[in-house]
Amino acid sequence: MSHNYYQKELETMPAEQIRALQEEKLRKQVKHVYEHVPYYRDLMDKKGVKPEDIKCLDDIRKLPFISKADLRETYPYGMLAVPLSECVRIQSTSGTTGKRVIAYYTQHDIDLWEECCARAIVAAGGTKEDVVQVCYGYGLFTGGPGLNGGSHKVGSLTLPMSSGNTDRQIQFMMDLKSTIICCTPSYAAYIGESLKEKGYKPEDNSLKAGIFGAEPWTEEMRRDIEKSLGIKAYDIYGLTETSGPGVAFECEEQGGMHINEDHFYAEIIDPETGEVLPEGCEGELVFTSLDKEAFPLLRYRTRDLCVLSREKCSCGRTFVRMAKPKGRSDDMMIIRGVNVFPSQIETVLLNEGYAPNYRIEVDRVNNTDTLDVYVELSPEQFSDTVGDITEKERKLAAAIHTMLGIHPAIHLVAPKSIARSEGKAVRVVDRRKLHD
Ligand code: DLL
Repeated sequence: MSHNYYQKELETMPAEQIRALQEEKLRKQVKHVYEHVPYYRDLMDKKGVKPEDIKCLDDIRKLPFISKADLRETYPYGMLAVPLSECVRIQSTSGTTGKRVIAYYTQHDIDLWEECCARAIVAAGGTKEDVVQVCYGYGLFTGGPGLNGGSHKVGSLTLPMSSGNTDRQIQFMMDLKSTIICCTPSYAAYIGESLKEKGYKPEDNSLKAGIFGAEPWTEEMRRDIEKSLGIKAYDIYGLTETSGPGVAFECEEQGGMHINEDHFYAEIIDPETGEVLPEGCEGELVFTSLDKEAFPLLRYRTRDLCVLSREKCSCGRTFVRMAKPKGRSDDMMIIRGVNVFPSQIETVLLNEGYAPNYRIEVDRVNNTDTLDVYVELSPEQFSDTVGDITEKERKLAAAIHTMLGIHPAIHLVAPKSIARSEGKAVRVVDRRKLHD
């Protein structure tokens, strides 16, 4: 059996109705959390706020924020809002530092999460006729299980590939005629490159769409992937703390991701002061889970920086759209006093005709920050003479200087000398952290 996961009656609701629905859910959720999560109750008590003080959506500003530090402090079960016996699953963050965050789910939480992923697949043109190749990691990471569940709900044929083993990915893609691929954008770029190396042209595969997320990626990267795979590339966003992928997803307009506002209330705050910012301002994204039973975070600070827009979307969906996150506030590097996001460097590299295989190294030498960018050449670019390469390095350094206002050292390196990513790409090495 399959359902139509374009949930039109919800996804195209007039804004006032969405607010009314959110308001009603928020009141219930605050009560649920206050009654069942002593840690959050204490935070509320310290601020002198009671559940009955939350009457309308704007009252949410009275509630304390939750941050990753709170989740570490309450690890593993301090945020649990139902008896553990009601939970059927845990997932965990992919973070490599510190204690992992554990998220827990009731069956109802899983169903809602998978519905959100199903909406994303349908928005990318998916139906029960599609073959969906899921090459996000399976296991504790939410990417594989989330898209897998969503694809089942849509009724598509689901290939639970997980990440890695690129030769096998390509063999199944060709033999089983996958029509939709789900993975990180960096892995999509790698698969595109591998297809080309095997002598396939973009039109040789049956893919029509890709659903890519879990890491920041630029519009330039989107165009690159669309070209190499011969598809339309859709962005999808989410985080373990809010369930996983599917919090927001792109429609055919590809102009920002619609946030599933019937399940999540989004705010943008000034990361310094915590003050809520008006629509259109860039700031830190904060989410409140309106429906989750087991792990219902209120005002969770994602550290992702982005902008929200309520501008009308041609697809008909009325859910607010979030722009591509620029990256986490902690991805921002301050180099010689200038704020630098890896995505800005990626934009320049791709615009200058390089493939998205690069590594950024930051260090401090004699009290001065250094920025080194290693960029891989394609085999065709590599065959150029040394003189050409010096000229190319100069040109690229100038283009990055124009974008950032600081001079990088560019190192054009041999094809295949930069490691490819099968999951979330690690592109920055900041050695200054080792000295501190
Ligand atoms: O990455 C969930 C996910 C899986 C999303 C598959 C999309 C697709 P975490 O490992 O907890 O969960 O990491 C969440 O990844 O706070 C963002 O910083 C980043 N992120 C996720 N999606 C995007 C995106 C999954 N589309 C963290 N663009 C988030 C930019 C993204 N950053």
